[in-house]
Amino acid sequence: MTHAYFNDPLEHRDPLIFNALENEKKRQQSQIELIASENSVSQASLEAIGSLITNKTVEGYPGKRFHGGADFADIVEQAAIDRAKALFGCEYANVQPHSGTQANQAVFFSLLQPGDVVLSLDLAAGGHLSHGAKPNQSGRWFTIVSYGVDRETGRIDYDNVAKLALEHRPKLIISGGSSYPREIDFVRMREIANTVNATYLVDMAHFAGLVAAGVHPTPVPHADIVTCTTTKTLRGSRGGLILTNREDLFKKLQPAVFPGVQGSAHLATIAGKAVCLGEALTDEFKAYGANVKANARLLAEVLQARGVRIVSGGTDTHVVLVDVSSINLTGQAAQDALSTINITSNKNPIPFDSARPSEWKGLRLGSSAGTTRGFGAKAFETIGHLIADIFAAQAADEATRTAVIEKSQAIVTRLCADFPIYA
Ligand code: DSN
Repeated sequence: MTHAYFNDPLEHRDPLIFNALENEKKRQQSQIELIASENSVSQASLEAIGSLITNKTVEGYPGKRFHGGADFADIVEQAAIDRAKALFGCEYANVQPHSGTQANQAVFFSLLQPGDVVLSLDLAAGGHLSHGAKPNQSGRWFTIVSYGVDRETGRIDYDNVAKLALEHRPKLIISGGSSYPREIDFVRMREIANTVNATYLVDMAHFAGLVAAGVHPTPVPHADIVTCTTTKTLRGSRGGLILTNREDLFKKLQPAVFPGVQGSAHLATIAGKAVCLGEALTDEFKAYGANVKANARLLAEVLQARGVRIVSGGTDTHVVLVDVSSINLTGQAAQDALSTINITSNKNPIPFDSARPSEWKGLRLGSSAGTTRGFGAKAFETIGHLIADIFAAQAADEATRTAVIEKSQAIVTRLCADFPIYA
């Protein structure tokens, strides 16, 4: 082992990776991030995520490890557990899932046998891959029945959920997903689960930060198990959590995470989770959550006023799901159009959409990252108009489109300079 091994900066040791990371930093600084699953972690989180606790191997849980030297690992993981419990008001928390998908995988592993029936939200209606999509392990190994949304309102059709539950007798019913922009009626879903004696899982990956901030109803008192990620609205490190108030389920979930579906814990990520959960316990975070919601609502209103259809007519969260077929674009064309003016977004299916990504009619926008940056109502109003302008420019002649792009790029550059990140 050479001394240089411990001292050589990345720039010298691996210029390819150094340059890619520097360019990624510049990209984040100079583009407006509207991908609803993204956010910017704090400098404190970043230090924890990049810390040398990454060197430590641990299996098991605090106080009951298979490897020695875990004293400080235990402090870190126990802090993450305690903060998760305090933040979400629950009795038990597992902070080891490497992702939201692995949190869900552990829930499936703890409760189900291959072939068991699961009732979950259809992907196009806003569900998530790990809730039973065909290419995912959940869809391959379990019998998935999907519920959807009402064609007119874009809201979950609870009567249909109840009907499907009685017809298929699922063992597990799941709420939540990636692009459902409305509050979910957890009370009604709990009642439906009770009628067929199903376990009720809420995956609050997207709106966990809004729950933490107290600006969104909490699923914790209604669900048997709640999973989430610590990225997205919680704006922390990239990983998952499992929460429950049921001791009997927790006893099954602990061995389901380790050694069921995971090996050693990722302690640097868990340290990052502890930091973001601590930050989310502050009043500052409550204000942040309220702003995220207000900004998303404003963005939806501006787009609607400019003739762009918003799925479900608005939002209760950070997600604005845009039906870009209303302005004769595909999701891909809309995403590409926004990228020409340095706004980042993602194409997305909308309810009843085609199964082919190239034909999707949706564009998903989110207010979490912009709000972290400091964008308020004025900035989001400007962003709404920038989006509507570039959409309209797609039908214009090339000279007009070029003029819109140049003007919009200048506004984006100014907004990013006025609200700098990682300066
Ligand atoms: N499900 C993906 C998303 O919402 O973008 C990643 O978490």
